[in-house]
Amino acid sequence: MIHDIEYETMPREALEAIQLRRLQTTLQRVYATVPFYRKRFDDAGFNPADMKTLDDLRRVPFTTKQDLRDNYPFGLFAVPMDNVVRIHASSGTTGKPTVVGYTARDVTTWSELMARSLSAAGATRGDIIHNAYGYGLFTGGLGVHYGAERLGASVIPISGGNTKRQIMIMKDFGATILTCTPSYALHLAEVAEEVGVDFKDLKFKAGIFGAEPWSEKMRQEIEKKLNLDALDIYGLSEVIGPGVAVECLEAKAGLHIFEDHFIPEIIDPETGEVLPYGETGELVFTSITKEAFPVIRYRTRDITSLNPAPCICGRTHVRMNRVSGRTDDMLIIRGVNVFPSQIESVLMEIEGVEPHYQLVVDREGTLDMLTVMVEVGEKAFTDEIKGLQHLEKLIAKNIKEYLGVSAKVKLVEPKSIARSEGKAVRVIDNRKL
Ligand code: DLL
Repeated sequence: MIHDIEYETMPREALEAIQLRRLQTTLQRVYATVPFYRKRFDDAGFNPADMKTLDDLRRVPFTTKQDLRDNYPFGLFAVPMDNVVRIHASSGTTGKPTVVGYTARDVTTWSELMARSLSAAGATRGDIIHNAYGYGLFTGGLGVHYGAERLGASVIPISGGNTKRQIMIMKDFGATILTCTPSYALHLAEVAEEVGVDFKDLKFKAGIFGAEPWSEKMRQEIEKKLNLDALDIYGLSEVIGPGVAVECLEAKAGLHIFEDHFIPEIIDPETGEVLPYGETGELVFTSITKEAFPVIRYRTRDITSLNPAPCICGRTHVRMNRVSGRTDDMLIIRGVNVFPSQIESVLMEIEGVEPHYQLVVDREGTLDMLTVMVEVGEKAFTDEIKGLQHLEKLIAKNIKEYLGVSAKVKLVEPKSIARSEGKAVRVIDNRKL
């Protein structure tokens, strides 16, 4: 289902003409209204009037998370507070949150993009959306909520938590679309089983899961356990929230970026050089329609690649592949670079292993020590100890073989790794404590 046929299927040339016009306006606006951008541009010898083609974007300086922190809380807003109708923030793991603002028109834009995202998963006015993303400063809850209302669907603003009650409500209200993090989706499945509810008896058609990295194997696991089509949605507060990019039900192969609102680039995180389509690097976004909090070449730290191939769904917007990790999530274990998602992929290949895991990194003397804690099913646990030892060895061997790092593997009992209602905590790095 394509919500905005005109914009979502616009021929490339027309789309790029719109992008250029919107980009020129945005750059001129931030130059005139945000002292930070004016100085940045001046220092780099860039004048927004020089913006003649989309390629000229490469001459514009990047913006980083640190720049946002330095201008905490409202320093990068491009409109007076009188025009700001909403404020969100992302918590981050340390220090002050990143604060973002929206004008009334920004909220409408965002709702529209979320309506597009829900439609991409097949949602219509007739659907009931069980929205278990957290409501609050986090953009997930309210983002989905406004999109669902704009679409005309019925939204249940359940937020996260109180999982048993959620199961009862899904069943009684007959929800057809589920929205939450992929890790919470798995937790819902687990609790449903505990209380004797089978997802096969529920009415869900599709789920739109995001806010954290997940793998293709995890998709299969979720689809099997929840009996629905599981689609990936991507976004970040700085850019707008959820609804920056979404997968379509037709292809389920990469997330269409709403390019009439955001211009994506992939750069080499070391050199800042722009990489061609298909190459993997750090995703960078420039917003071209936002009013309150425009971002210019914002470095997301998310790692992915772009795919310009036409999609069977008819959308012409470029697709980003699944985010494989973040530049700041990368663990360096005895000099070897490892992303949690790579470990997840290895784990999910092995029979009997559950999709609940945590990586603990310690230092023994001067050496880094990686411990992979992973749950195994009831059955494996009641099997003989020998079986468990064999499984531990197999996992360690595969991690060594595929990723080149030695890990201690610790199989743990079902449900012993803490469940999260929002983003799962996959890594505990004791070296940093
Ligand atoms: O997580 C917005 C969101 C809400 C997206 C609900 C999707 C669904 P932040 O809290 O600012 O915003 O976190 C943004 O989360 O830079 C990525 O590292 C990660 N992330 C978000 N979506 C995905 C995804 C929301 N589909 C940060 N796959 C981003 C992988 C994701 N990582």
